[in-house]
Amino acid sequence: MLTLVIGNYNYSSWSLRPWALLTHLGLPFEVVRLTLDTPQFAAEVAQHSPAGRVPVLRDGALTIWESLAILEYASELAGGRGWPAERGARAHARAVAAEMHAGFAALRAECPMNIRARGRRVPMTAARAAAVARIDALWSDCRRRYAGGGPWLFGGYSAADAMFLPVAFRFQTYGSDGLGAEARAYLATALADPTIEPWVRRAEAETEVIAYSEVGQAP
Ligand SMILES: N[C@@H](CCC(=O)N[C@@H](CS)C(=O)NCC(=O)O)C(=O)O
Repeated sequence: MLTLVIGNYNYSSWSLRPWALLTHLGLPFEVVRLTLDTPQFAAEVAQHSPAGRVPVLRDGALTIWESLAILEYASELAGGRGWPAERGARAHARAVAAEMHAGFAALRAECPMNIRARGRRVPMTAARAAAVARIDALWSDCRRRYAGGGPWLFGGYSAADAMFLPVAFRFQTYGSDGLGAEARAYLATALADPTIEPWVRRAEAETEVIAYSEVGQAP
């Protein structure tokens, strides 16, 4: 049995990514949920990973940290179904997933994932506007190229969609100014995905408040 160690459902954007892909792939796994921003978090996560962060995937004696590495492992367990079947599309999907993993720092820092929050507004900065413009271009390009295969970035669901899911929740919380029609249609697909409902329900049921992740005023 696989074990996925995660943080708070409401706030832990990196944890959400492997949870979403494992769930989409139909791989059975248990969840160990740790509470971020508590005195005991460091000691608890140290029992699972030397990197001191979540997510962590455990498969018997094997420990995998870093969300992108977990997505790769999950895809391998599922016979490669986590990535597009065609080589060119697969390379493209890996590029956008890596871009998400390494980039969009302004969006991530200024708009923390806060699934249960709605109607938050934070002043737009040039750096965040540039990140949103890049996401708009990236999503639109994928949808134009791969629309024939289904509603996801590469037609069928892939690790690239899992990587961008926390960004979709950010647009839901802080507004989607800067996204064009194609990107908005993809955003609607991502947010309406029934597979992620259990995660959203758990996020909404959580009561912990992490002050530094509660940003933005309701209009
Ligand atoms: N690069 C890591 C980032 C993981 C990460 O920053 N996780 C956050 C929670 S979303 C964390 O564990 N924070 C706790 C800490 O840094 O003490 C990945 O992709 O898995």
